[in-house]
Formats: sequence, structure tokens, C-alpha cells
Amino acid sequence: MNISQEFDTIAAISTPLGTGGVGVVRISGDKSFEIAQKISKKENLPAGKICHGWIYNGDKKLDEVIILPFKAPHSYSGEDVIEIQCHGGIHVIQNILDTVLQNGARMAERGEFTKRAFLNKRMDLSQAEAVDDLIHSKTSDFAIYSAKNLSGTLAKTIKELREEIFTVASRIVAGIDFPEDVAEPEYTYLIENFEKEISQIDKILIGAKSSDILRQGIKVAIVGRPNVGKSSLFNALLNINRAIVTDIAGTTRDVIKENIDMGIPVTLIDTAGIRKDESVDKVEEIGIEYSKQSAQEADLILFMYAANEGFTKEDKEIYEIIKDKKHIILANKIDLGGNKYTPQTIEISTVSNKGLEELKSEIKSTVLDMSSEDIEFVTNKRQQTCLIRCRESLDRALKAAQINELQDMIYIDLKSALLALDEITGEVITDDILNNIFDHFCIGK
Ligand SMILES: Nc1nc2c(ncn2[C@@H]2O[C@H](COP(=O)(O)OP(=O)(O)O)[C@@H](O)[C@H]2O)c(=O)[nH]1
Ligand SMILES: [Mg+2]
Repeated sequence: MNISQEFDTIAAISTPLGTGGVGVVRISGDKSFEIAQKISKKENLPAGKICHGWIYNGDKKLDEVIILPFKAPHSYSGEDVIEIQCHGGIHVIQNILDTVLQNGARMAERGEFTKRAFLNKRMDLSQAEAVDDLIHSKTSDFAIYSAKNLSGTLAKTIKELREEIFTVASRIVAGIDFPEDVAEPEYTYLIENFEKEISQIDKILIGAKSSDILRQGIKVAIVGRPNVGKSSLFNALLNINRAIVTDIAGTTRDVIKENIDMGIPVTLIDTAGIRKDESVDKVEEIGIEYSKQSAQEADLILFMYAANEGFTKEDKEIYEIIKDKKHIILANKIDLGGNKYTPQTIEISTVSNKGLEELKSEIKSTVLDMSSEDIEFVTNKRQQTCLIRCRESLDRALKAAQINELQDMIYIDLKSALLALDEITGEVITDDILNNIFDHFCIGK
């Protein structure tokens, strides 16, 4: 592995910079214990024991703290690690960090604790990436998927796949190197194996597009003519009164956005009602223009009409504008009567909350084009690219085996397939790729 390892002692604040009950300063490296003992004026910090005390800068007391000492390799980074839990005020934590730095630690770079954990083989690269996913997950579902990868589910699957390809490759090599003693493997055996491995990759990649949506989220705009209940739905989905609701048409004049967790991260957009008439004043006109834009930008449109008034001519005109985009039709105010415009129309009422749960699951299945229960893994772009490369190599090997190609040639494709998998786990990786991954992390992780 071509990785330059540095083993100086690093430190950073690992909790968000803000006011909170507790703040954590983390130190990792050979000098961690020495520094912690000095600034806590303690002779000894027994590993694995919770220590209570004070942190000092010279004779000044900075804060009353709890110190958690971990001895290598039994720590997050695999090195000697000290975690200082202090009170969660910005300046208290900063004072402690400054003192740690004055006593011989260097400020950690982004993701450096996790990078060391990877370099010290505490986790593979897919697990390290899962740490970042876990921290940045926008929904509780995605956090659960990330935790699964952190626990090594993806890593294990990749390892098993690697083992299978490796076994086949070894048998080919044995046949090539010792033609007198070892028979080269049957082509039917090769074909069977390659087909199986390709379908295993396809299984992982099935969730690839959905992974991106689960990670990044989608924009959903509520569109319709004034007064059909768009802002009411917006509030009902958010569970707060964010948008102003009145029975006067044209109340919502600008575009309001909020993020919500619908299993996928959703940026919900309430738009001003689209309408054409003389009563439209300047401000509202701008709002209507914004709504058309938001409708264009949205990944999904909730097109709403008032069930009790039927699908009017005006509704139809607006519907024409959005109908080519991915959309769901909503018949609101169903509590006042009315029918569905199309069989797929969802009947809702923001007054009785009827249909809201159905709407949420419909949003999810419309954008994921599969049930989220079917997604076994989340993967990121880097992992997907490696998997696709591995699949392409296996596919070439399969085609070669089908025409009884020389096994030396097949072996070359298997080697590139293995290499692609090794990049996922980080078994083979360059400094550049590694830095690129950890540069996205936050400081202190
Ligand atoms: N009966 C009934 N009234 C509703 C429903 N949803 C909204 N409204 C009423 O319709 C009016 C317009 O609602 P609003 O959300 O401001 O519509 P917008 O102009 O499309 O944003 C308000 O008086 C709401 O209370 C519903 O499901 N049932
Ligand atoms: Mg409104």
C-alpha cells in the first residue's frame, strides 16, 4: 500500500461548535497520555477507566472534566486515544483544545481520526465512508443503512465476492503454472462462477440509484391553483404552521421551502397558486413566476385540485404545464365530497388528515421506483464505479469463457475484477483517492 503514514499526535474538538451539555476534545497518537496527564496534573490515567478531574493551563483551572483513556490498539483510531468530556460551551472547549495543542499535539485535519482508524486496520474503507454517511444522514432510514455498512455488511459482502473470484483465478493460475500436475478448470465451471458473481454485483447495484436519492434527497413542489389547500398540506406534512393559510386566494406570494424526513430527505416547496386574472398584483405575479420555476426544478410535483369543486378548466390548464414531469395528483378537501380525477389520484383532506400516510408512501415509491424494504445496501458513487468496473471485467471473462478463450486471457480480466473490489475496501488505494475521501469529513472525526 502506497500510503505515507504519519504518527504524530493530533487533537480536535469532536462535538459541534455550539452551546450544549457536553463537549468532547479528542487526542490521538503516542503523546496522548503524556499530554493529558500534564494538563490534568494526574500521575496516571489507567486505560479503560473513567477519570474525573480538572484541566489546567499552568495554574489556571479551565474546567471540571471526565477523561476517557484508551490504549492502542483498543481505541477508535487504533492509537493511544484520550477523550476529554468537558462542559459544552464554545470557549471552554476551545480553551482546552488550545492547551492540548500548546502541550505537543497538532490540530487534526478533516477526517484524520477515521483515516488513522483505516490505516491502522480498525475498519476498511467502506466502513470509514459509512462513518461520514452516518454523521451526515438526513433521515433516520439512511442513518440505519449507514450503521449497517459501518458494522461491515458491505465490507463482508465484497470480501466474500473477492474470495470467490480469487478461488477461480487461483485454479486458472495453477493450471497454467503446472500443466502436468493440475488440469485447467472446465469452461462450464468458469461460466457458472462468472454468472453467479455478476448477479451478486447486480444485487448490490440494484439499490445504487436509490442510494443516491436516500443520501441527497429530492425536491417536491406542491402546485395548483389558489385556495385548493397547498399551504395547508405543506403545514400538515411538516406538522407545524409554517405557511400562512387563509381562504383568500393568493395568500402565499413567495416560495416557502422546508426539509423533512419522509424516509427519504425531502425539501418540500409550497408555491403561490398559479392563476391568470386581472386581480393578480405585482408581488403575486412574481410569486407565480417563482412557482413555475420551482415546478420546473422539482424532482416530483404534487398537483393539487379541490375535490369538492371538481377538476376545473383552470386546473386542467395548470396540469398541462406540469404533466410531463414526475407527479402525483391529489384531490384535496375530500371531506367536502367529490371524486378522483384519475384512478391513481390520491384523495386527501388536510382537515381530517385523510390520505396523508398514503401520500407519504406514494412519494417514496414514486421516486425510488422500488420499495425501500428491497434496498439491501446503500453505496456511494465511488463504490458504485468500482463495482461497475468489476462487473465489466467479469463480463469480459464470461464472454471469453463462452468461446473457450485461452485461460491466460481470462485470468487478466479476473485480475482487474479483483483490483476493482480491492479499491472498495481500500486494500489497494492511492494517496489521492484516500485524501479525496477524508477531505469531505468534518474536523474531529
Ligand atoms: N374542508 C377543507 N378545507 C381545506 C382543506 N385544505 C385546506 N382547506 C381550506 O382551504 C382554504 C385555502 O387553503 P390554503 O392552504 O391557504 O390554500 P392554497 O392557496 O392552495 O395554499 C383555507 O381556508 C383552508 O382552511 C381540506 O382538506 N378540507
Ligand atoms: Mg398558499
